[in-house]
Amino acid sequence: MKIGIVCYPTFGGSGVVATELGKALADEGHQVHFITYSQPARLDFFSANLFYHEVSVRDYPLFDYAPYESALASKLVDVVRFEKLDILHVHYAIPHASAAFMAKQILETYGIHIPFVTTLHGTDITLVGKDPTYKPVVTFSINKSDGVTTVSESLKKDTEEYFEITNEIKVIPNFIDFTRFSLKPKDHFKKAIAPNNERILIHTSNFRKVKRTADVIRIFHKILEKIPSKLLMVGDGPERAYDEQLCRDLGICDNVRFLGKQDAVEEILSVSDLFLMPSESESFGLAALEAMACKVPAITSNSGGLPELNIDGFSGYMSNVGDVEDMAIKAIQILENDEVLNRFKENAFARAQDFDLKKILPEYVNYYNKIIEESKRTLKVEVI
Ligand code: GMT
Repeated sequence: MKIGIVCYPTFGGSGVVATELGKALADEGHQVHFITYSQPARLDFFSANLFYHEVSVRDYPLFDYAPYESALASKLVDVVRFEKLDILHVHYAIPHASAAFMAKQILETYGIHIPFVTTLHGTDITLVGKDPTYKPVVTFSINKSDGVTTVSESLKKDTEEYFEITNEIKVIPNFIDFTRFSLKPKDHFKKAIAPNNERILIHTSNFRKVKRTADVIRIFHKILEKIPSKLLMVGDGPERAYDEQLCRDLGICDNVRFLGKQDAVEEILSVSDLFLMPSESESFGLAALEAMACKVPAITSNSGGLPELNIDGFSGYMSNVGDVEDMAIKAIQILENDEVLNRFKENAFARAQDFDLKKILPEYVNYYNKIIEESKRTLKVEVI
């Protein structure tokens, strides 16, 4: 199969899922074409089945806002025509689904019929998408997609609640590639972070408000009163400066390290003991799954799709959004006893295996085949 993938090529969860999916499809022998505005962060190697097409947005003095959506649609037309793709898979509705719809219409004028699948990832629905600024376009482009998937049942429910959806939505959860994510912890690295064998807590995100990173600092502050520990803050974003100031105000800077964006997050996760994800909303929580795959249990909020991933009292614990006190109490419960911690670590790993790439990849491939078949059938009926 020849598949075109559109995504945000940054460190965000949707881009990571799209890139990992593309790599796995290419490994299976499919030809995968990434169509993005820069090289996706995790696509940093050569593979015979992987192709990258850059969407370059031309600037012009008249434009206060350069028309990325038009540039993307034009690039899609070009790549589909010349690479003879079978299907397009766009990740994150805004503006990828509407660009794909536009490209599809243009391609029809060349006699080319190509279906497109839209995967909704979270904030494209729960935060940005339902805002009146974008809502009519998001509704229209979801309904015009040939296939629609969400990364959790919760996101499917939200989509159906916030938008007038006429399409069937299929849930395909996030996945994890264990060939990358089960590393042996590096002892020297652990020693450098926690020289006195302190517990290591970790948070990874893009430091946006929705992640409630200040809660991470406050939870850690409470844990530190009971358990010698260190906190690693991985990633970067708008809240980081505030969080660093909060650490100074609380007098805990010696125990908190802000590491910025990291490529090899699995190496840092593999030396960690507990993951903190107190998000306001989280459609799935890929970062928590990555932690679990490295045997790191998770304290998460119970918002969005997190209850579909984190099993309360097994792979970690869940608390209400903003309940810093409860999250700290539960974290201490896990951390204060080696035996309990080791049990949670094994449980987290076992839970992560339910989302093994090997199990989830066939769901996408079968779905593509179904959508391609349906689209051919519709075309035949139209012609008759
Ligand atoms: O906010 C992020 O974490 C980035 C965002 C994205 O769309 O790039 O992530 C969303 O997609 C991930 C992959 O499907 C999900 O695992 C995250 O839960 C989701 N984030 C939110 O819903 C806030």
